[in-house]
Amino acid sequence: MTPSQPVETITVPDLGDFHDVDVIEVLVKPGDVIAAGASLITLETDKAAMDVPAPQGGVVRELKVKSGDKVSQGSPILTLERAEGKKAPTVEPAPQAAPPSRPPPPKETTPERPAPPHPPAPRPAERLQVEEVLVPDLGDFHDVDVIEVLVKPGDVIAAGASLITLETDKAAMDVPAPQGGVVRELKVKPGDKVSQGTPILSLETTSASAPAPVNAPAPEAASTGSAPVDRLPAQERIPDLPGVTPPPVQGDRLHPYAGPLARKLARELGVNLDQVAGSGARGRIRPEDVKHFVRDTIQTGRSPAGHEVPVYDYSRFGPVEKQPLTRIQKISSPRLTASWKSIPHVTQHDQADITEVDHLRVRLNEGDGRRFGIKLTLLPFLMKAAVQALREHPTVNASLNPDLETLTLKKYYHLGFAVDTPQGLVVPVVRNVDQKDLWTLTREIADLADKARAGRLAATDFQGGTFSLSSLGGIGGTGFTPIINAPEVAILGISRSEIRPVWKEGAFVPRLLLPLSFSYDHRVIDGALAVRFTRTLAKAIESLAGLLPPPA
Ligand code: CAO
Repeated sequence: MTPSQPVETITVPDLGDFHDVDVIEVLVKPGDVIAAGASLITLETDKAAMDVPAPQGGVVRELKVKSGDKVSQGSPILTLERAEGKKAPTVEPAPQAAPPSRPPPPKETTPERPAPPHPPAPRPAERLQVEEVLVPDLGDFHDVDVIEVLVKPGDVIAAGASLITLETDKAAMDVPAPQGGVVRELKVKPGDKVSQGTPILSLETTSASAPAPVNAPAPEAASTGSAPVDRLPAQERIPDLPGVTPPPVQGDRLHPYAGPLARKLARELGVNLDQVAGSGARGRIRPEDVKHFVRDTIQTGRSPAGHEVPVYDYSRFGPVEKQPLTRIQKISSPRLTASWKSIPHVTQHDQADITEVDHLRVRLNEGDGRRFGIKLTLLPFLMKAAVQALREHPTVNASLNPDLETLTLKKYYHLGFAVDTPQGLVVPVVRNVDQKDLWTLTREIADLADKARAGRLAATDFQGGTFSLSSLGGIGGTGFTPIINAPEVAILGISRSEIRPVWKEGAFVPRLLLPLSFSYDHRVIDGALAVRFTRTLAKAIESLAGLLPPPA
């Protein structure tokens, strides 16, 4: 991206009759690369919250609002540098935001965004009645997938409560209740396809809970209990489609994947959404998840997400800077926490004499290595030795089953190895290490490490590992405590080899010693087995030099 890319000012869209609406959250910051449709800010009236989406993708240059500001239609939100000088794709017409009758947004200016409709006006009192709630006007969308049903019979719901979540191939939206009442019968289930007019549920309503849009006395809406989304009063609409954010795995999003209702609830309850696990489709955080989080926190007295340390406002003590975790760090964080918390780790330290193996490695590199342009490091030797030790101690090449009473022993040797990348730690897997020679292993390790550093590993590159190695030897250190890559039951940490004096046959001799740090699941492996394993491993490494054919 160059400075010549067009920079546009994104403004607050048509808010119906609302003015001076509170900005309660700013969801992006300068430098963020955002997709069309990403939530920029959250606005809140006294009854509802709504996210304002990006009309197009690009790089956020400058924020023009902050939390606490009041905005109206046309207020500048931020400046956005568009990608590659081309008009970035705009958000698919938001069903509730751009009714078919609405003209398309102007091409070269800030496109008009979802136009929350006019505010409500009281409707004459009605008697207790059961009404069918129908899918509202979805603009040009038909046969849209129902991905979640958010209520069940017997639920007492308020006007505006999300009933179902619909998803097109581009976005998701919650369909809100046009009025409050008691859910009587569901007419849809996840997986169904719906269009405008499809019955969602029957709702028992009372006169007090039946407001209708003042500008939308649409006969069909009044008679069916449904209202076109574009005509719903702003406080009844959950403008979720534009606010929808892709799941974290699809982009380097810094913000939790949650709709306005969940955000509002979290804010009211003081919950950090980063810590809430989403149970909705693709990890979307639902209001229920926020409630469960609070309940679990109260019941257990601690946060289920593992952030159990005191939280301070560090800026009270000096200058600070907030930095987001990388995507890989965020993804691996719960797995590392789960492994550390649920597996009783013990680390056995040992060392292997690699003097001969290293001589062999150097000789091989000077011979075939130079000829073929391949350089052997220690790691492939360690993998071969690990297979020997795993064969001799099959319990280490296993997983503990969820019944916690049986093990699955694996008769294959797929070894993961930790790769340090700018984005964080990843552990690709080399398959069938027992069937490959040192050169093949070297090539595969190098290929996988290159792919890892370029962020191009496929999901299958991580799968099926039976045991892992984490080598920090290229950097330094004398020992560490690797965390087990569950559901494996052990991991080998390798630190930097050093020449040390070793007492041999009545004299000190210089030997190259390699520190090994073997972390194991103490539920599966006891201390005696652990040290037997590291001894076998050390002997296997030491004997490799003799077992391998002499260099050509
Ligand atoms: N002792 C001494 N030197 C070592 C060594 C050891 N144990 N292991 C590697 N070296 C040397 C290599 O021989 C090489 O030296 P030369 O360039 O002089 O030949 C140099 O260190 C660099 O090796 P390398 O680290 O690039 O290669 P590798 O095959 O040993 O490791 C890989 C590859 C991908 C595992 C490594 O690059 C890596 O990313 N390591 C980090 C893993 C990590 O972060 N683990 C921590 C997990 S817990 O947070």
